[in-house]
Amino acid sequence: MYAQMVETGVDAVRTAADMGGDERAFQARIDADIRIEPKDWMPEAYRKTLIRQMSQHAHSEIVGMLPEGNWITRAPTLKRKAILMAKVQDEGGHGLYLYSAAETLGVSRDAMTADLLSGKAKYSSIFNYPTLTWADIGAIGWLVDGAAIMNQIPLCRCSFGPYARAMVRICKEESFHQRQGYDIMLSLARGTPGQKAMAQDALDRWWWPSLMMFGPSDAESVHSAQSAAWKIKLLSNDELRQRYVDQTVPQADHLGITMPDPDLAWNADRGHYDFGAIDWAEFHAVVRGNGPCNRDRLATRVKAWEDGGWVRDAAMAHADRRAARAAAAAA
Ligand code: FAQ
Repeated sequence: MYAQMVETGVDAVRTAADMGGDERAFQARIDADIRIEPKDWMPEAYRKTLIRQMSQHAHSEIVGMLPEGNWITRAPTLKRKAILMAKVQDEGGHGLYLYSAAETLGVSRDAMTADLLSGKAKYSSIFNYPTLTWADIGAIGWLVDGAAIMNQIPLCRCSFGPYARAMVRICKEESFHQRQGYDIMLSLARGTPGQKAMAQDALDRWWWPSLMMFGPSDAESVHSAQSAAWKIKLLSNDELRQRYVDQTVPQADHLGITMPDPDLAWNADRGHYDFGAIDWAEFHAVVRGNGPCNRDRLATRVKAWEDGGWVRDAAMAHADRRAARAAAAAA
């Protein structure tokens, strides 16, 4: 499956000839599907790759709270408000599990946060788009959580134990999120013509960015080949994107709304949907910081960090006092 990626991937994949004894033994464990745990020996590059991906994933969950958080005060009913609040809190929880899982690799949460706030670390491109109407909340649950699940189910079987285990619960919660988003879309699609038009408009704006969530094409993906060899990635960016299209098109049909892609067509020979070209220039612009909301998102996170300074100081002062009391009692 990965032969083609290994040939075209930009990062050179390490071969047995490049490896010392420890690394050969490590790769043999991976090849035998034995999980790697934090205290096991691992190549520095494996550790760094995981820290990069897991911290970016955690940042995505935290920044991902912002577009939906924007609608908590304006959800149309008390029930929708309660559901949305629970969903946004879940995303915060996912960020925390992922930061904790990444900390087992020897990086501190403060260091990861500093990289997010300075703009050094990435987070998913999708969260740099605005939520303009209530229908966007339905579209995010349906499409964005749907794409997240497609990407994350294989991560439950990835080679690094803490990441794989964190993903099990996250996927269960994302599945509830996806259903609540689809339920919002269903209500709108079965509502007045104006509500159905809102659902269509949200699909028009979120469809292409949701396809970009899976990352660059396999031919352009820098890290895929090595991450596949290490079984961090079990399916390639393009394979996941295709599965997502195949799963999502019938869901749009059921809603009675239309994908904004004139090239979308069932290909009976391939047994998959063909779809149109992704605007990679837009993807790269968003990843480089020039999407519609990048600056706002980062400014909001920086402000939240600064506003929370007194809480961190108070917690540290309390911890110091407790430690001093315990030391005095032990003396
Ligand atoms: N956005 O060589 P590859 C969610 C970067 S969670 C921004 O293919 P890789 C839940 C990539 O980092 C969504 N940057 O890289 C939720 C790399 O740059 P670097 C997040 C992107 O790592 C729902 C460069 O491009 N999910 O939605 C993107 O092998 C609703 C080259 O790319 C995860 O993070 C992008 N879309 O594959 C929350 C899942 N794509 O690091 C709230 C775990 C690529 O060298 C509301 N992550 N880049 O500077 C992964 O599976 C992988 O990291 C990929 C990228 C597939 C994202």
